[in-house]
Amino acid sequence: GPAPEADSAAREWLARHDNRFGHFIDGKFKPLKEGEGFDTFEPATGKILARIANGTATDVDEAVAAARAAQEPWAKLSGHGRARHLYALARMVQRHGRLLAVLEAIDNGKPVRETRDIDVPLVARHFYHHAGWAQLQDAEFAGYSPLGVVGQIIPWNFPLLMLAWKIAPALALGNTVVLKPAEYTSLTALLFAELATEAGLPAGVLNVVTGGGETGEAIVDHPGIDKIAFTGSTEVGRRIRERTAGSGKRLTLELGGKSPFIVFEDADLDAAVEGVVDAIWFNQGQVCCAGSRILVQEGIAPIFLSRLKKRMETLRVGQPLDKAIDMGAIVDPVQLARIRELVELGVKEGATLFQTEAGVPETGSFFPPTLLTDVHPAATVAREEIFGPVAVAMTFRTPDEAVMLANNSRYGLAASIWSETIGLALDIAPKLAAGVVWVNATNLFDAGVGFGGYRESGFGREGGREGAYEYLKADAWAKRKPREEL
Ligand code: TXE
Repeated sequence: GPAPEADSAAREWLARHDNRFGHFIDGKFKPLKEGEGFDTFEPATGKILARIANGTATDVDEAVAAARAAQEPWAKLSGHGRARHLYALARMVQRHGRLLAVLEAIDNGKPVRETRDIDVPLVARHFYHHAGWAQLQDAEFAGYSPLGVVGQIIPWNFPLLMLAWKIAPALALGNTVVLKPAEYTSLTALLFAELATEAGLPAGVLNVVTGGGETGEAIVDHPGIDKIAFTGSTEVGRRIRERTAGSGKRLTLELGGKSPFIVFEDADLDAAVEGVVDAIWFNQGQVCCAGSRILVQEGIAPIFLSRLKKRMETLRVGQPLDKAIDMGAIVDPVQLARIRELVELGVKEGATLFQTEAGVPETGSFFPPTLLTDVHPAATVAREEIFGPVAVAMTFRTPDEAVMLANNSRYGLAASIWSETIGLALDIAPKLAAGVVWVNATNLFDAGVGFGGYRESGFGREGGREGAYEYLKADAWAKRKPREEL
């Protein structure tokens, strides 16, 4: 079971703030007045965790002003100066890794084993990597300047990791930030901002404004913001694109997905079964690039699906702080209800349901590992992002049919191919409309590789060189000598 002392540091941090958090602007917390804000809950228990400020246009204005004032000195620090800060942030994440991992598990509901072994190390890696780009800025990005102040809106499925994906490149290349975490999961962003300031990050470089959609809109609409970077639902992404049209703001969108997981008959079936576990039951399936559509070649479908079901029986659902569990809680009852409705609809539309109930806690926001078979490609569950621990399985006969089925989606974020014939895998990979294609692997990320989608999964890349360019503008033309001097 969960060790009672495991979460004490996180609880102490919350208690030190009286479980009340104002926005983090210009290097300090704003006071949260009596009667203001909204409650944030612990998904595994349903208990209130903290009260958090609900950002207004005035709050956003204040944060943008702080970011604006900090931007020029931050840019003038030079790449080398900023690299020192990014290295300090990376070390800070490692030093406080346990506190961050536990708070993330409590606030989001995901297993602490994952936050400790995956989220937190990837966050540190992201800052180390981007410290490198800062250091190389003069050599690698000559003729480019920072954009200025960027507004960043992130989702709740990887609160800290999405913060790192957003702020590391922005800060590395000389921008300052107004960040809005998702309303379900604001706590680690607030802790991060506090720790970053203790680690010497200048006031105003990173400002955190909390709240929901209206706060997000105030950021999107603010004329003092030069770029919006958004990760979240396709629906909100579409609205943000409309709202920013004609504003001159730069925009990158990382949106939904319904990524295919293609298993050919010559695949290593045990490896592919483990792959499905990582693809759709990692983080309770709340992963934008989750391999949620299993496409399996007809001849091996019965044996593959029966092995998969057997493996599902061994997955343990339980308390996030219990290190023996594989799946924790769904982030919020609203999301849980959405998952439930979609699964019920899937069954109504003709799918066969397979669920394991073993170990699912009675209270709290939990959903068991779920597999829908006999799914028609036109069914809602085959097309819509469920964003929960639900895989749908379909079959195909030929490689061409696999490509056709895989691309039969309005999304294009990721894909995974399983085959022991490398020639086949390499033939299929470029035919898939997906920003990332994994071969005999899934859900692998690295700070050095650009991540992003096609189609309704959005545009722009995060990570690596291409991700760095998303936070720069070319100044070669603007700085060109006037005509008469040529
Ligand atoms: O997402 P939202 P929600 C998908 C997933 C999920 C569904 C709904 O299918 O079930 O979206 O989740 C902020 N202007 N994904 O409603 O609303 C919001 O406060 C500006 C997939 O939670 O898109 C939060 O910070 N911002 C996705 C962020 O947008 C607005 C991850 C994302 O929340 C806004 C999350 C507005 N009008 C959900 N409205 C992925 N693919 O990674 C909300 N926000």
